Amino acid sequence: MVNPSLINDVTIAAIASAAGVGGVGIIRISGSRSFDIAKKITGIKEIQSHKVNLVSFKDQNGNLIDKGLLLAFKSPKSYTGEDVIEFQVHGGPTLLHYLLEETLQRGARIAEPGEFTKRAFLNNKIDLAQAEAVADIISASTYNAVINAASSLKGNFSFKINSLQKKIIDIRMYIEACLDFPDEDIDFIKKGQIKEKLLIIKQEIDELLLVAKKGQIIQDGFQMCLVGKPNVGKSTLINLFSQEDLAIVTDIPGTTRDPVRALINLSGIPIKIVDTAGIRETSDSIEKAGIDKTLATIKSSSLVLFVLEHEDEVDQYIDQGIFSHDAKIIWVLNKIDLLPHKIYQKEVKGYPLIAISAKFNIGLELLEKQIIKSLGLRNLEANEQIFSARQRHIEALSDIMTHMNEAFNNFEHPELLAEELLLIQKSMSSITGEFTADDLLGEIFSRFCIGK
Ligand SMILES: Nc1nc2c(ncn2[C@@H]2O[C@H](COP(=O)(O)OP(=O)(O)OP(=O)(O)O)[C@@H](O)[C@H]2O)c(=O)[nH]1
Ligand SMILES: [Mg+2]
Repeated sequence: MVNPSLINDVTIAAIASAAGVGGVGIIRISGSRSFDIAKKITGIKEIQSHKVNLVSFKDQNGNLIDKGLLLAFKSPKSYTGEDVIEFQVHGGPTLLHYLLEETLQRGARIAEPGEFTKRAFLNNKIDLAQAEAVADIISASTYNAVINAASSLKGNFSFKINSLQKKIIDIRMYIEACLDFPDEDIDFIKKGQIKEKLLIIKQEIDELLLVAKKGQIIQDGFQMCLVGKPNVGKSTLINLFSQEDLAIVTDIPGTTRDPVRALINLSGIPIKIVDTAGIRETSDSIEKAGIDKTLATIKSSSLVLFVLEHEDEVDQYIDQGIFSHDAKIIWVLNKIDLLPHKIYQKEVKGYPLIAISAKFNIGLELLEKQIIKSLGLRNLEANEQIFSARQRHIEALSDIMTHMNEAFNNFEHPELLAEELLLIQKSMSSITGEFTADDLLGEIFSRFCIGK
């Protein structure tokens, strides 16, 4: 439950529109004094809730600052659940700062980043996963990311968590009741078909985890780089992926110097691909600088495709130790058209190897499947419902899976089984924020923009 001491009676105000010049600028005020503040600034005696008024905004000296719209939302029917006022005026930064200062002079305090949404959460207007979706919809960089964040904001993710939580609570209650009859507990559990029910829940969590992982990747995107010796066909491959003539392809080793970037959409996942300068010993200072950039690109990538012309090049990369970081790796054996083999895949030094021909577009499908697999995702249905999710949600769902496995291991010990189910219930409620530490709330909301 939300800690009521976290809700205080301070009225907050902020510029809610983006920084800089715009057609319209918005000042938002929330708290018990907001209607009074608006009355003082506009001179209006009675402000009607959920009505829009054209008003004059005046400063404390009685000077007209601007004319604009006044929007009023009486508690609890407002974004924050408190009394909320919005001023819509001309979007000039000087005007907005002056008007904001007027609200502060009349008793408001400047809002912290995300404080309006934090209040919405503390007043139970939305849960924590929905509050996070507010930030996600603002920062969404692709259409899919917007759609997913809107789905989370609507409560689709929370709804799934809540319904699973209800099922867990029901099973827990049943087991607790069984514990009152210790002689019969195992039989009771058999009778209640607990194992069967838990198996279904486990399957649902597994699917939810998969969707959450995809949601997080769609929200945040990820970077994949193409690395290898000069002339192995990296630039040919980025051109094939992007279906554009982006990078220069020649048979002269050392063609690519600066990293070449492309944004592609693979099964609905936005992937930033970076083609890099081929790695080799060189005395050319420009090429050397390009190779330094390659090494930096590897460090910032989640997935590295090592493009090879021969399988034994693998050993050199291992010796050079260029993957002493946590990226996932795929070996891509290119120019298969010059070899007697057909397309194939296998494992080399613990990483998957896919043989392709970038020039003749052979084996790309297999490679794309492996990319999705290396990210820990299966290929999902195109029309399935995804929602935005964050690393913290994925960690909670992974914890839930661990406790679920423990629950199955302890099936013959009802006390331990009940304990694991309690831990599952707690992890689930951490997602929706039912039991959430203040410092985690602080961290989540501090990453919001001011005025949201
Ligand atoms: N036969 C064959 N040739 C290929 C294939 N892929 C690329 N090539 C050729 O290999 C040469 C080098 O290709 P690039 O794509 O420029 O190689 P790169 O790895 O980007 O090279 P650098 O930029 O120099 O590091 C070009 O002549 C390509 O046409 C392939 O699948 N089969
Ligand atoms: Mg190149």
